[in-house]
Amino acid sequence: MNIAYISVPYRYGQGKPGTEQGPAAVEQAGLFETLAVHGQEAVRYGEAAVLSEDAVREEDPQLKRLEGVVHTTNDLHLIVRDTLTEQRFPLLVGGDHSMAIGTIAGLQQVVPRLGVIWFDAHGDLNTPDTSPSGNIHGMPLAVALGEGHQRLTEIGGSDVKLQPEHLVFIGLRDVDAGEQELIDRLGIRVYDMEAIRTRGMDTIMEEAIAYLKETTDAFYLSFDMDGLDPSLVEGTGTRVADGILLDDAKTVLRHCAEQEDFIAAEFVEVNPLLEEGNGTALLANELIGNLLQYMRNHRLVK
Ligand code: HAR
Ligand code: MN
Ligand code: MN
Ligand code: MN
Repeated sequence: MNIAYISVPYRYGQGKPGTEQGPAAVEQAGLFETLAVHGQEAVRYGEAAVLSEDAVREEDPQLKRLEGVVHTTNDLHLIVRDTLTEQRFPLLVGGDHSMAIGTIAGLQQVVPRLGVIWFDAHGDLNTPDTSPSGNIHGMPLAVALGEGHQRLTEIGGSDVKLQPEHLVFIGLRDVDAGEQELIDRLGIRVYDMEAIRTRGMDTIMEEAIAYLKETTDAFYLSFDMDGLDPSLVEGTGTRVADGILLDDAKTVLRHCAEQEDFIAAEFVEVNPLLEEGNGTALLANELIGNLLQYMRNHRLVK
């Protein structure tokens, strides 16, 4: 019983109300039952601290709601670090994608040479200088690489940073100019929709994991719901056409789950206020169920 469900009920990395209700929506969709069915403790193991709405101001238009993001990601990094130290598998549900600043910083406290599989339509590689929106959920990977505002890059300490060759993108299809420049300059590995169509997700995941294994000690999956096709996810804030379909998403989960050095997963950008009903949260819960099913023989789950 080693899966540790951690909720991150916040929205300060982006402007649309609702992602703060993501964890509650996934719980309502049956998350605790899913955990129980797969032999896990049906409890919330931890919850990241979130500032109240009136404590957070927009301030810098290129770094909106910075204090709110710093507060939560700093708290989250400690929770994630402690969870991993206890030999548990952090299963995080958000919350907008800026939370990954805390997730990555926390994992790197224990595993400095961390690999990252970034399932997303977006690059999330903006800095305050390149961001078209000023929303920090478009910046977490730049921060992890050491680029961006110091209040963010110093979370977890400034010495250990993500290495460009420790990152792979799956499903990338909406990239800003500054992000593309960074991808090209750093030679970051990208599997876009064209690659998925022509080579198949199975081949791509095998290659991606083999690539990460060359130079990392463990890896985690960051699963942005908007990586999926917009027909599947009405309840997420920035949908992008021509996305990943369900079978391919499950292939991603299965390949991660089969690896001994797969150490954490997060599901982000569930926004129940953007849809009638709870479809996107139900899907997130279903995908978590698939992941736990595939992980049934995993060393951290048995
Ligand atoms: N790239 C755009 C920006 O920086 C949009 C980011 C979209 N949001 C996410 N992240 N959901 O994956 O503002
Ligand atoms: Mn994202
Ligand atoms: Mn995205
Ligand atoms: Mn295979």
